[in-house]
Amino acid sequence: MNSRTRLWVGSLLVAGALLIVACGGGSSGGDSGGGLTVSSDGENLAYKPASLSVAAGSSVSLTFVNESAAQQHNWVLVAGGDDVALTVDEAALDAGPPNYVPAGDANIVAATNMVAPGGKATITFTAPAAGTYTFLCTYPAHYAGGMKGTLTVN
Ligand SMILES: [Cu+2]
Repeated sequence: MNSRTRLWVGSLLVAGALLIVACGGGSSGGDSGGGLTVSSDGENLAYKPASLSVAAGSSVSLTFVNESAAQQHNWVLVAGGDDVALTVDEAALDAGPPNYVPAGDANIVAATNMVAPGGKATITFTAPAAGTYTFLCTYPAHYAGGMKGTLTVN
């Protein structure tokens, strides 16, 4: 191999490596690129995990996976604790189907649409100030049944 050929092969290798890096970054952005995943817990009215944490002010990509075979669920983060969650849950009942999410409610930080059994949804939001926030499912009677969790913002 003469030096010119070697240079050409070297350039090809560098270009190939860059291409692989670029493709890898693109495909991992959805799930593992610093994002959170939370699921419903089978047929229980519960989330797993029930505790999540993020950094204040960070851009959060959250994927909610509905592992139930029969029930609809969503994931709604409220701007406070259980008292605010209760208020949002009541407003959600008034908002009604399909999403049970009151539009423009200042008590809601982020919310997925209602997710069908076996489905999933990804949302992006900016983490609020440091503190402890409740998330819940606003499908009727699910919050009362215990479908809630805690997001800790550090
Ligand atoms: Cu639910």
